[in-house]
Amino acid sequence: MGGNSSAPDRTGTSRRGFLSAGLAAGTTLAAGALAARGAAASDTAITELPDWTRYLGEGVATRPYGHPSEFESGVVRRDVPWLTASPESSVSFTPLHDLDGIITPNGLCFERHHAGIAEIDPSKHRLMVNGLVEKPLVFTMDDLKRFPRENRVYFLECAANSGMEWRGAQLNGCQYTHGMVHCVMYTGVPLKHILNEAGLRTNAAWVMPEGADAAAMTRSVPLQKAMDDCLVAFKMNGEALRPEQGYPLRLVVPGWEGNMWVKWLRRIEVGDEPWHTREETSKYTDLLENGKARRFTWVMDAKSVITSPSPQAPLNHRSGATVVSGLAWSGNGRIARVDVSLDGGRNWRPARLDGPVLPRAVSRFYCEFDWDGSDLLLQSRATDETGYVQPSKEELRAVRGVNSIYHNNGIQTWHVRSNGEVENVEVS
Ligand SMILES: Nc1nc2c(c(=O)[nH]1)N[C@H]1C(S)=C(S)[C@@H](COP(=O)(O)O)O[C@H]1N2
Ligand SMILES: [Mo]
Repeated sequence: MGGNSSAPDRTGTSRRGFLSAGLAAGTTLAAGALAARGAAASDTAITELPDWTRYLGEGVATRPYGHPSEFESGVVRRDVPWLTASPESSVSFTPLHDLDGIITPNGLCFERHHAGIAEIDPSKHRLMVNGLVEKPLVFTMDDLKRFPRENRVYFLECAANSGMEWRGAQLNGCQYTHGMVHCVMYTGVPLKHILNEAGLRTNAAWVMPEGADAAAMTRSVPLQKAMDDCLVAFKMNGEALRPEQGYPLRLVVPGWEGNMWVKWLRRIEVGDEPWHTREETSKYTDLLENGKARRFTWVMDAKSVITSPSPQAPLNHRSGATVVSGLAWSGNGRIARVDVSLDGGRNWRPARLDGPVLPRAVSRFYCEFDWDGSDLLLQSRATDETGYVQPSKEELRAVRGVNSIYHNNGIQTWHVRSNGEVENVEVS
């Protein structure tokens, strides 16, 4: 079938199909379109002029900062109050099931704060570089904007994304199971320019970014990564970072766990060994079955999820042309392919990647098929350019046990019922 314009919308009618019922050959879409044509005489959405056609709308600049249509008011970040003891040290989730393409709108990026949202006056914000450097430096925001800058699209995934699912299917919706990921275009200064300006001592081997929020978050980052592709970012999707995302300055650590992307960045210390901070000892380590814990598991391995249909985005038709859509990403580079299964992993078919496929960014995939209306066990499986294949949950547990919270990149299963409802399940 053709592009998205020929697809049925959520009410089961088809705009392009209405104009030309014969275009969607080879699928059962045409039947729905014919029904739509027959219904035209009695459909008041066609026969009656709505107010928005009869009256002038609001003029320009009545909405100086634009916002989505009121009919999209359900597309919002959500939290799960029982997950955490307080909203200041908690998480809200990206509504992945309502989004398309690869860019997350700024107002919908999931949030993870350890001490609430710091509201920083940028004229009073400073970035200090100290430790094993030739000359410790302090930068104002204006100073930083005199370095050469780069624009890069990257995903940020919290290592705890899908962490509630280690022992079995738990939360009903990809917003909750997978919504601790966002993907935006950052504008920022390569960290290497700033470190070079301060001058690295010969024994420099690690850096420790520190936040200006009440949590003063700190993590140890190997110097090699800091000099390779880290950014000190001040813009996301073209505008200033949102306060929730670290305004006025955050560290971008491409492909690595979100915890290292220190927000409200105020200091970078250079050292010769890691600091073993709270966030890399008591937290963000992975307890194995034998009681040992993995440390410094920085990279987010390849992962994918079907965002629609999913529990919060059920199918509103009962058979025929059906679009499966989802996201795939890898901290090790580009997504090479995504496969989709309709039967719980017995048979796989290649999905179609559409839109930019960028390293360490999310990629959008689609899989169109003719649904016979029977139950489905939908899965997606990502393969990245290193050849790494996303594991099943069983394969993952065989290696990692079930004591972990972090780094759960196992294959997700959605059970689609013949009535279109979708549920989070596991197959074994
Ligand atoms: N200063 C500071 N930086 C921080 C945090 C924080 O609480 N304080 N949370 C970290 C965690 S655990 C994650 S997953 C990401 C979340 O980034 P986001 O809120 O932009 O989604 O920020 C990281 N950086
Ligand atoms: Mo996180």
